[in-house]
Amino acid sequence: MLMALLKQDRFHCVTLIFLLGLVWLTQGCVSVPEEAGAALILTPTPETANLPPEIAQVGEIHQWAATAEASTSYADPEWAAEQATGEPNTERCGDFQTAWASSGSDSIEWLELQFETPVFVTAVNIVQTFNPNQVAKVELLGSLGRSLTIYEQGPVQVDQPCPYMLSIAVEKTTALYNAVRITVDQSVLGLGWNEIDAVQLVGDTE
Ligand SMILES: [Ca+2]
Repeated sequence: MLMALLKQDRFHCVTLIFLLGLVWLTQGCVSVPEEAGAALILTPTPETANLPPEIAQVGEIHQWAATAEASTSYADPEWAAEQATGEPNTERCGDFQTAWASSGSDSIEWLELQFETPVFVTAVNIVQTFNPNQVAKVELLGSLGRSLTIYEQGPVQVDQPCPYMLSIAVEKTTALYNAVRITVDQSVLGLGWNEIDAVQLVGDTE
């Protein structure tokens, strides 16, 4: 068959060369997608393969307080420190039992909140639902007695908006913190109780 073709005119020779070249090109093209497909199979790296998803994720997290204690509370469980844990649940300003209130209305008091996950802090948000803003000092607390003051100023009356959120942005801390201590000074403005509905800790896990 081949010899018969070679004996034909030049047109047939050119046709044979073209066909052989086409077979060679086809074989070369078929192997490329197979290799490319194999390269797309992803496997976990040894560093993250054995970690649970919540630890492997990187990024900023927002936490509401998990537990709380205070210098004094007006009652228990109404107006107790635990009323400042969890998400905000006091819809409007007023003397509502779903927010923390101290025993006295003209005293200096503290509220300390613990959070589930220690973070490198970038912000603290304090939701106040009665007579804002009499917060005088805010400190971050960590393990081994570590503390960092991120806010300190005299009480200033705030009319709007209400509920009022005191947002304190900080340069990302170099240490981990998992608690916030808030000091309210109700002795200056004569407004009465400064009630706190919820407190949020914002930061990165690494
Ligand atoms: Ca509350």
